[in-house]
Amino acid sequence: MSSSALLIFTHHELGASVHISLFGYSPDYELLTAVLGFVTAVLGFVSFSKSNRLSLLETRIEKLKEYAINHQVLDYQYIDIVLLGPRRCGKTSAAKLWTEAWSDISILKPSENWEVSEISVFELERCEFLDTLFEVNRTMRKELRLRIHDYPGEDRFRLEAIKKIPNLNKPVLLLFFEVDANNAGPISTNANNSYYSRAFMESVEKSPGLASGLAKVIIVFNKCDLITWPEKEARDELARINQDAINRIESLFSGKLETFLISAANNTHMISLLGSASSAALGKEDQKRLDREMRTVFEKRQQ
Ligand SMILES: Nc1nc2c(ncn2[C@@H]2O[C@H](COP(=O)(O)OP(=O)(O)OP(=O)(O)O)[C@@H](O)[C@H]2O)c(=O)[nH]1
Ligand SMILES: [Mg+2]
Repeated sequence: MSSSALLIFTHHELGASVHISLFGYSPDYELLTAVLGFVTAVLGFVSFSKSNRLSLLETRIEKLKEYAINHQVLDYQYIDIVLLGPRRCGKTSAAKLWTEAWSDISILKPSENWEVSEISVFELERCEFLDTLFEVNRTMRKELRLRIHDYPGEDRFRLEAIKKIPNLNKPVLLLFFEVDANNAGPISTNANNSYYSRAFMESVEKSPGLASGLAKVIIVFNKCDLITWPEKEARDELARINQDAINRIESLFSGKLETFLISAANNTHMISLLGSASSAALGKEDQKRLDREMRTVFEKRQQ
């Protein structure tokens, strides 16, 4: 093409027009055609990739909407359950069976640090709501979720727990007692008296709002499989031989106390205990439903 030829391109987003002015010389049509062809190809590609990108975005949004419709939104109501008690009374065994029902508790080692484990036990409600982001109706499921705090049975961990409890929202306290027995029935050990000691009382009394902030306190006699007596007699005898420790606990938490005899080894009253602890946050109807459903869930998990 001649050097005096003037080319003016006007470029729009989805197309282009080309104006050519010639001064004196005839243009090189082959070159001009090639340039025009190239420009058209570039503009065509730009417009193609733009519409391609748009349809890709639309597909992605549709897929996200589909995901949102088909996937429930999970919300949790937590209950904190704190396990305290002397060494070897079975706190970790209980925590394990509640959260991992298949655990072999006979091989458990003494805990070295405190641990928190979680488990959802109950569907509290299910409702539809409008997700304003995707403009679709979605399902929201609210579950009751237990957060189990398991402390090793040493005094320093007991003190640590007492410091932490006031930061929890209406926790339930499970006070485990050591249980032992021989052929003549339950026998007294010093472990409970020394754990639920005067020092324990004082540390609770000194911790402002601890006792009043608790939803419930449950005294737990684990290992009742070791006692061959009928439950009522075993319960009375355990209360008698642990009278001092129980008196101290009653003086701190009267009005909120329950007592359970359980066995982590043969699963006696394990679910009732968990149900009672969980029910601290529920109304009467939900409590009944919780008890029924929890049995089914745990029975299934243990098969
Ligand atoms: N017979 C019998 N043994 C049990 C029962 N529950 C737990 N044990 C055994 O008691 C031992 C101690 O249990 P753990 O659950 O580790 O006790 P813990 O209270 O967590 O002890 P620390 O972590 O040391 O404070 C383990 O050998 C368990 O198998 C029970 O119900 N019956
Ligand atoms: Mg333990």
